[in-house]
Amino acid sequence: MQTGGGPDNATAAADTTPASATPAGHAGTSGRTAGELAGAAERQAAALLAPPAPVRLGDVVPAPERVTPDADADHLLDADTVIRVSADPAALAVGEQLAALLRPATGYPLPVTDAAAPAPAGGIALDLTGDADLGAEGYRLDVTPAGVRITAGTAAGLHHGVQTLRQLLPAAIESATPVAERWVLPGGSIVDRPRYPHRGAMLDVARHFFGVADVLRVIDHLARYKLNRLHLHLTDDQGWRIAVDSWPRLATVGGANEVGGGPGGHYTQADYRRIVAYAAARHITVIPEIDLPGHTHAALTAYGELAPDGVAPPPYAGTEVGFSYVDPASERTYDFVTDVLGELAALTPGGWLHIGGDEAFKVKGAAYTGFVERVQQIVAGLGRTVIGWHQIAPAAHADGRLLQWWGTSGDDPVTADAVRRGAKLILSPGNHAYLDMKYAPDTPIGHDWAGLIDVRRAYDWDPAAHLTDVPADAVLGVEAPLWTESVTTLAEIEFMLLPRLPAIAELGWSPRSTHDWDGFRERLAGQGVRWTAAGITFHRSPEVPWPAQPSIPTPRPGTQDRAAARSAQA
Ligand code: TNX
Repeated sequence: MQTGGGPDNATAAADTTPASATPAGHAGTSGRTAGELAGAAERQAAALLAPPAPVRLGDVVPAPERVTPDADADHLLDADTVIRVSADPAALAVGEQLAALLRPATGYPLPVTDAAAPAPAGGIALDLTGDADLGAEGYRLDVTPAGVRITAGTAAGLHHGVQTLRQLLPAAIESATPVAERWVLPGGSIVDRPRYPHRGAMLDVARHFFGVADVLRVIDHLARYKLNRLHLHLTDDQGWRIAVDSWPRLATVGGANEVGGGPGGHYTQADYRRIVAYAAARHITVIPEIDLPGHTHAALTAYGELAPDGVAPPPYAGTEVGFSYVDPASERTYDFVTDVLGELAALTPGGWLHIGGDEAFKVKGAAYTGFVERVQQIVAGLGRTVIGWHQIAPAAHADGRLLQWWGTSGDDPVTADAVRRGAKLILSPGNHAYLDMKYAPDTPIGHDWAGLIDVRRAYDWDPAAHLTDVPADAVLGVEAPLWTESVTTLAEIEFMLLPRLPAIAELGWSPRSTHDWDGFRERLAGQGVRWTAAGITFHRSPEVPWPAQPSIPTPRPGTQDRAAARSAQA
């Protein structure tokens, strides 16, 4: 299933918000009184006449560490603006990406050069400095009438500074075609660096398959909010999504299915490399997951020899969990794991391999911990750091291992004990960070086993204080998983991601001192205008004071997503 447009394709239907989840319900005009329609027309006209509020220096998501506005120091970009970058290939790549972000809407040429600044220095400068204070990902942004300067110790820092710069321009900067606008940046300075080194999102491409173009567009969304990890859940009972040369039927047979029995699909190794490279260019590391020893039914359909009874079962298109497993007592299982993880490590320059470990209900006690310990050794042998869902906690410690917490209670002595033995944690609490949970009872897709997660619930928790008996310094960061049992299109991915992904991103990036729901929802409202301008679908949560839109785009026939169609039928 190849869905949606590419990352640079801004033609996706804007705001195809499933109508029943939309407070204003603008899926059509039928059923509205003439008075209501007139009122709506009046508001639209007023919005068209009123100039949009100017962007303030602090209007950034995630909130920066330190913001010092200077009302007399605004800077105006113009057709002569040049982007000057330190003579370093990675920094130049960031400069080219900045130019590519700004050219469509401004229509300016914005040449990128590493030539020394002409006097007086103007335009936009991206400077790599040795400033150790800014850390591995921090940056400083200075806006003055004479020019704009981003300084950082690393290209990743420059990249994050560019995301801030982008949010400080008028929202029309998101337009794919030239707009007549004053491209003004608010004056002052920002000094910014992340609270946590690990800030991620997960996409489950196993329950439903999403093509490369969709994944690249998700990477764009991560980059916007300064996330630096994309966890791909590549295998599950319904589908195996990555080509493995030594076990070819995993992808060709195991990949040809998905929830609901659709055709599924898989990434060739070239596809996967493209995803990894696109992410790396945005300073995002891909973390691939092969879920073991449970969630392995798709692999068994391809290779009966891996099935505990030796017989390949038929494909599974339902959504139950916990019934499948590879046999921890069979040596053939470890040949399989060694081959698969070896090929994946060779394809993945990042330092981590995720081995799943969740819901292996049929592999219990010592059989389970023994299996996990052996797989942890296989990963170590490949020179990689192992990550597993927190169920792997009882297994022996392996150097550097990370546990991904997805529980809902905040109190788990077994995980706390693994931390005492050396494990670090990534926090994905199911009742705050699970983006497959519904926002509200009437959300047309998603689950509710971990409760409803509105934007405030996604935002209002503190990673440092979330787990009982776990010290704050054991927490490496946060990750927002999107499971896709009920998510079938790019528009539905975006609907579940936005606006909750920026909430998790802010928990991962911003200092706790900036945490403030009222301020956050105001800043989020400004992001909505940008999403609309960029043709990105999002949920118009009633918790956020979205401004009236100058125009409400109507989805073109045929581009309405399946959720909207479904809820329209309901
Ligand atoms: C639990 S979270 C799972 C997944 C499901 C998800 C649905 C986790 C490690 N396992 O297999 O997709 O719930 O919300």
